Amino acid sequence: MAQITYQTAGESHGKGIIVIITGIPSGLAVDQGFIDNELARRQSGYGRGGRMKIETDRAEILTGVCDGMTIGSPVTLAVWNKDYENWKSKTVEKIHKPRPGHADLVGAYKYGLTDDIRNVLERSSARETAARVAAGALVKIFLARFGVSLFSHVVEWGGIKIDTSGMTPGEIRERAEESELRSAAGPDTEAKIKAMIDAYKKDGDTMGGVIETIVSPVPPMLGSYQTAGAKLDAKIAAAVMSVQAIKGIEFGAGFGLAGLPGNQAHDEIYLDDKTGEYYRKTNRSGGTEGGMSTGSPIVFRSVMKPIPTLMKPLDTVDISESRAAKAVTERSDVAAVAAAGVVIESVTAVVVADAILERYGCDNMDMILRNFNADPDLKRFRWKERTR
Ligand code: EPS
Repeated sequence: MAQITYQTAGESHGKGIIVIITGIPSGLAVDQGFIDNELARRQSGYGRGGRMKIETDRAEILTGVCDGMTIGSPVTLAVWNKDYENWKSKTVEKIHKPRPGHADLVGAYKYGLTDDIRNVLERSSARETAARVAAGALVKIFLARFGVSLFSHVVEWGGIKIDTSGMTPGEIRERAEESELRSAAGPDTEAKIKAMIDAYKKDGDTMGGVIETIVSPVPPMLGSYQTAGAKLDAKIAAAVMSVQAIKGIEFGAGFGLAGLPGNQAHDEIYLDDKTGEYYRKTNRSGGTEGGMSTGSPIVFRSVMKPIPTLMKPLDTVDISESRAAKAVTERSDVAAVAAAGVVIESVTAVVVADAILERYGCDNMDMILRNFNADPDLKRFRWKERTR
């Protein structure tokens, strides 16, 4: 059963986006600056559009925190939309030309909103992810108390692959964090990718990419093989697939496993005679076996499709006139792959934190940390070391 749940609400140009997070234990010191910094990370990145120049996202804590500490009750965070002020008195043209790849067409019919597709896109917009990142930031603060850390970096931009072999996760993280592409690419590759994004923009086109996420260190024995719904990798996959525009995910060696014989596909188990710890020399599993964390870093890649709002629009049908048309064009981003990485970190953090609470209790931080620090089996696994 999930301990931590969150629910967002809000529309892209409405008053704001809010999130209610339940299951955060009491006694967690909340660092507002950290939450706002996470929101800023999501707003950054090469290829974003005009909207990000309007917004400076900040989370207002509305409930669940008293004198900077959680009190065990649901936490509500609000990210107010600055653009609301510009939109509230404006006459907004109705939309009847659904964008291929967006929720527009099916959503309009499903909810009876065919008179104006704007009522679909306002909620399906990726603006909603601001609230997910606010929730994820709170959860990252929780995870830090257990030494758990996670980051993402873009390993492919519009078909250009970034080779990070030979780099440690620490090096990748440092470089990606400084890069507008959230990539550990060298300056030449970075310049090539930026030029390609610029060219796409000029062409009225959009670009996707592949994001790698690494949770490290992460304790072993999170998740369970007992029921389908308890598997950690399945929960991560569901969470990541719920992020707007994500079309696939693979863990560890992923689809490459199909071409490997069994003797190269698994991570053999060794015992350190000195410390008594089990350890692996490889991490083809991506850090889970039987739906449980192994103590190796959880590593997965997810693909983001190109954003469906194209300035040079695709073929569609005008649903009010039942005739061929070009899709609606709107201010949008050329690429938001770097931002999607931060969103994926956030939804992953929730799953991992939830699994920690499942194993160690869920009421107050002192109790949970006491249980965690006293777990004798954690010492049987080498998990604190940052390896790939
Ligand atoms: C989005 C369209 C753009 C993006 C938006 C997602 O917004 P607007 O329609 O206001 O120009 O900038 O992303 C965000 C606002 C955000 O905070 O990430 C869309 O249609 O999905």
